Amino acid sequence: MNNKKEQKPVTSGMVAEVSGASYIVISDDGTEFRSRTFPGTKTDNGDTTLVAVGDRVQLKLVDTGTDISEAIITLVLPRRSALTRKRDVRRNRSKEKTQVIAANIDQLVVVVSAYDPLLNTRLIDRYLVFAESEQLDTIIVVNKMDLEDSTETRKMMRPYHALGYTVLYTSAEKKRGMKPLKKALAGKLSAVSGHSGVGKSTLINLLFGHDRLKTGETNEKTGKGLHTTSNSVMLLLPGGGYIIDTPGIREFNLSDITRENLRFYFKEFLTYMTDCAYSSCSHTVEPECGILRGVEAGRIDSERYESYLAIYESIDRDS
Ligand SMILES: Nc1nc2c(ncn2[C@@H]2O[C@H](COP(=O)(O)OP(=O)(O)OP(=O)(O)O)[C@@H](O)[C@H]2O)c(=O)[nH]1
Ligand SMILES: [Mg+2]
Ligand SMILES: [Zn+2]
Repeated sequence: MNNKKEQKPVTSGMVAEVSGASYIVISDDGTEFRSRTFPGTKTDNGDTTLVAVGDRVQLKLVDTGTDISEAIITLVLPRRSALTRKRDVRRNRSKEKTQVIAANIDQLVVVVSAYDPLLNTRLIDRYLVFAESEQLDTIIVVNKMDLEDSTETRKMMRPYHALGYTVLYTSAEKKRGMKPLKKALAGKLSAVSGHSGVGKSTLINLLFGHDRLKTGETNEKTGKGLHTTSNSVMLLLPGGGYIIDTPGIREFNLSDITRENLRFYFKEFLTYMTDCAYSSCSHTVEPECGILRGVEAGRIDSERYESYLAIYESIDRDS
């Protein structure tokens, strides 16, 4: 091992964990390096988080004279994709405008719970807009199926099946529905996201068969989770592929979506858009709108359309 280090002082790898100013990087040969940046660390990613979980980085190895492998991050490579959130200004000590939660992901796993917290399809729709815009595969996982009447839940999820999204039903509590999830994750780099307390970390622990991550209790009074996971962590899955656990979110912000391009990320709109009288139709107030007609005739799900309107309204007019 030491010989190899001397011959090859520079290597590349993937960031698995971030804790403060220290990073755990797994090099391409599988060695874990405790790493840090230096004022000369280069990046191609602009005003965003300098180093995020999932990032591909180049390392300069540090000779510690011990068994611990340490390295300096010299370069952060451009990201193929990024799950981001707006920076919390109160906690922001750096210049970054956008915080990267997970980088270079192939697949987004959106976890919702059937109950506690209540199933929220608005949030699913926001994630799907993001996933469509970034061309990521998406899996929707409805967890805590032990707590709710499954017919109602499945009815709410029907539009997503119809649109061709993968919808999986699980109960981490009863260890049910895990096989299809394992299969869907194999060989890919997936990030798991969703509200706090829906069971993201519990599901990931089950994939390993033992606890790798801390899990929490949902807050009985508010029904809201207590934000147990505070940092993203990437783990190598037993069946191949990587999974990134991320902290629960309150709202998913769509920073790169505009009022003009939003319509392209509701994929059921594409077939009816040609029926709109105006080519630039926003599908909100215009007469002779193919989408509105589709909603009225029941060909487009009205809840999905409501989500479109809500997202449209939430996007700044001039963005
Ligand atoms: N009844 C039931 N409870 C579950 C299930 N899955 C998870 N829980 C419980 O839900 C609570 C929250 O689980 P976590 O895995 O910590 O949730 P999380 O999504 O990782 O939350 P954050 O890390 O805060 O984002 C814990 O008390 C779990 O035991 C399930 O399928 N059924
Ligand atoms: Mg968690
Ligand atoms: Zn229209």
